[in-house]
Amino acid sequence: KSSETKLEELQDLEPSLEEFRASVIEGLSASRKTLPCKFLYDRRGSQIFDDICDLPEYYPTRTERQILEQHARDIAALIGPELRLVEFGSGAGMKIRLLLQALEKPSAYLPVDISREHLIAANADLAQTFPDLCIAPVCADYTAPFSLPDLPGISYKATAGFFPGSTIGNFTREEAVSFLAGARGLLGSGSVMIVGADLVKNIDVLRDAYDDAAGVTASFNLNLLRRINRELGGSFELAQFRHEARWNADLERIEMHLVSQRRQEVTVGGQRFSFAAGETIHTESSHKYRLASFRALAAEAGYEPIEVWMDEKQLFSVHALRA
Ligand code: AVJ
Repeated sequence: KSSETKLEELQDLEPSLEEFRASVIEGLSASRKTLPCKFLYDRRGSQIFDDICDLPEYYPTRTERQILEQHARDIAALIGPELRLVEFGSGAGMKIRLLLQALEKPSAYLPVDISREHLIAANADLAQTFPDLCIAPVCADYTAPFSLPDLPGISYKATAGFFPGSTIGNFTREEAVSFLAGARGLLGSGSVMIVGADLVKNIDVLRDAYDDAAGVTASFNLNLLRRINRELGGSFELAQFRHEARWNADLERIEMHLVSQRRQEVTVGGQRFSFAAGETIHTESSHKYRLASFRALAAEAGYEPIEVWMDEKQLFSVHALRA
C-alpha cells in the first residue's frame, strides 16, 4: 500500500535567521520589551509545547480533542467530500487525524507550520496512516501572506481551513481579523473554516494552565532565551529570569512574561540591553473569547458564523465559519 503514499516535497518558507535577529533586536529595544511568540517554536520549543498539551492543568488540548471527537461527523458533513484541507499551525498533527478519519474521500492535506522538523516528523507518520491521501507540507510563518503549492494530478471540489488549538488567541483582535481575512482569500469565498477558540473562564483555572506545577510552561518560555543565546550569540543567564503568567482583565488574555530577577545587562549580537530588577519581556498573549465576541470578530473578517461546538463545562469552543 505504501506505493500509493503521496507525501509531496516540503515547501520551505521558514523564517530566516536574519528575520529572527531583527525581531529580537526590535523587541528588546522597545520601552516595554517584547518578543514575538512564534519564535517559541524551535525544535526544542515545539517538543516542550507537546509536553504542555499533556499537563493536567493544560485543559485546551484535551478539551478540544473531545469536542472534535464528539462532533467529527457534523464537521465532516459541513466540509463535504473530496476537498483540500489546509491546517494552520499543524504542530504534532494529532487533531487532524480525527477530522481526516471522518471526512469523505479527502483529496489533499496541506499542513502549514513554522517548525520544519516538526512538520517533517509529523507528516511522515500521517502518511503511514493515510496512504491514499496527498500530503503537501508547507513550512511557513502563516502570520505573513503565503501561497499554497500546486498539486499536479490532484483534483478537489473545495478547500477547507482548520485552525485548532486556540492559536488564534496569540493574535491581538486586529491581527486575528486580518489573519482570518487573509485565510479567506487563500481558501476562497464559500469555503468552510474551522477555528478553535479558548473561552473566558475562572482566572485560577487559566493561570494554572499557563503556570503549571511541574514548570513545563516555564521551561517553554525560558527556551526562547536559550534559542537567542544559541542562534544569535546572546548572553542571557536563564537563572536570572523567571516565568510569569498574568491575567490581563481589560484585554481578556493571559500574558507570558520573563521577569528579570535583578538589574542586569545582556548582549545580543553585539548590542547591549539593560534590564531593571522586575522588568519583564512579554513573550506571548493568549486571548480568551466569548461566543459573541468571537462571532463578531469572524464577521468583521468577512465570515458568516454557521455553527459552534463546546464541551459540557464550556471551557473551549470550536467554530465553523463560512468564508
Ligand atoms: C499554542 C498558542 C494555543 O496559547 O494556549 C501554551 C501556547 N503557551 N502554554 C496557548 C501556549 C503557553 C498555546 N497555543
